[in-house]
Order: sequence, then structure tokens, then C-alpha cells
Amino acid sequence: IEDQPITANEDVATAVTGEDSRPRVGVIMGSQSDWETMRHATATLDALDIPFEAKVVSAHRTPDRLAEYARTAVDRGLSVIIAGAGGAAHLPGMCAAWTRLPVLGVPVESKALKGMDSLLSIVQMPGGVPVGTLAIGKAGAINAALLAASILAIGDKDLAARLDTWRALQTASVRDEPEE
Ligand code: RP5
Repeated sequence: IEDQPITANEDVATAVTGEDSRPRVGVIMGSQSDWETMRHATATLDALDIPFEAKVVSAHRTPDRLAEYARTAVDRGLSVIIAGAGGAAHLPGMCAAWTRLPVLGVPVESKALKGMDSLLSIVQMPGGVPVGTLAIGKAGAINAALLAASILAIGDKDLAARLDTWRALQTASVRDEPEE
């Protein structure tokens, strides 16, 4: 059993328990340097108890890794991919080219152009291969996770309830009046 790939063991676990414990969201980023931003996406997925995986996958430094990742994503049980990248940020678009799964792009704030380069690289996909583009930086990473949750919640009542609770708590946390 030890020699078997993890996915095979997880398939067995799924058959025994009836629950699929495999990651439902794939969070990929072009570089280790993107983690400071993308960790806000994984923290949000964690808060909503959504199984995810996080990987460094570069469109230009590890192109074969990206192709393998995206081409196998459906069969590995993923439902949504969140892709964060900065600068000439072609990771989300190239990922979307390899899979029909919804790809949510997070423009990471770059040093030179404050993330405007990342934003325009990700958002301006030609018609035919969509990428859902979020805001630059931390807000985009959080919202990518929340949007992934909304997509998954369409077919998952338990997750829908958790998302409703998360939103209600957020609403309750907003003050009536500003504090001095
Ligand atoms: C992109 O280049 C990455 O997504 C990252 O945002 C940017 C800079 O990468 P490093 O030079 O920090 O590895 O591919």
C-alpha cells in the first residue's frame, strides 16, 4: 500500500467512508515570493473548511509542471483553481488554456509597477479562454477563495451554510460608528 500513489489511497478512503477528502481547490502561484499574498487565499479556504492544495507552479520557469498540473486537475478531483502571479503574469491564462475548470486569477503586487502589470496581464484574456480576475494583492486572494467557495456552494448545502455563517459574522463585526 505504501508504494501506491496518494490518489489511489484517497480513492479507497472515499469508497470506504463515502466522503471525498481530496482537495477541491487548487491554489497555485508563480513563485515562493507570491506566498505572502496567496496565503490569504488558503487561510480563507481553511476558515471555510474547504480542502485545498497549494503549489508553486511557474508558467515560464516550470512550464511542464504547469501543463501536468492543469491537465490532470479534473481527474484529481479539483473543482476550482486559484492562480496568483505577478509581473508578466501569464500563469492564470496558461492554466486556463489547459483545463475547463474555472480559473480565478489573483494579480500579485509587483515592486516595479505595484501590480498594474499583473492585473492587466491577467484580466485581458482574449475571448475564448476566460480567467476570473480579482483585485490586486491580499484583497484579491481573499476574494478568490470566497468566490471559489460560492462556486462550490452551488452544489454543497453544508458549505453554503458555512459561507452564510461567515458572511453573517462579517456583517456583525462592522461597527455602527467609528471608534476614536
Ligand atoms: C512571477 O514573477 C511570480 O508570480 C512572481 O510574482 C514574480 C517574481 O518572481 P520571483 O522573481 O520573486 O521568483 O513569475
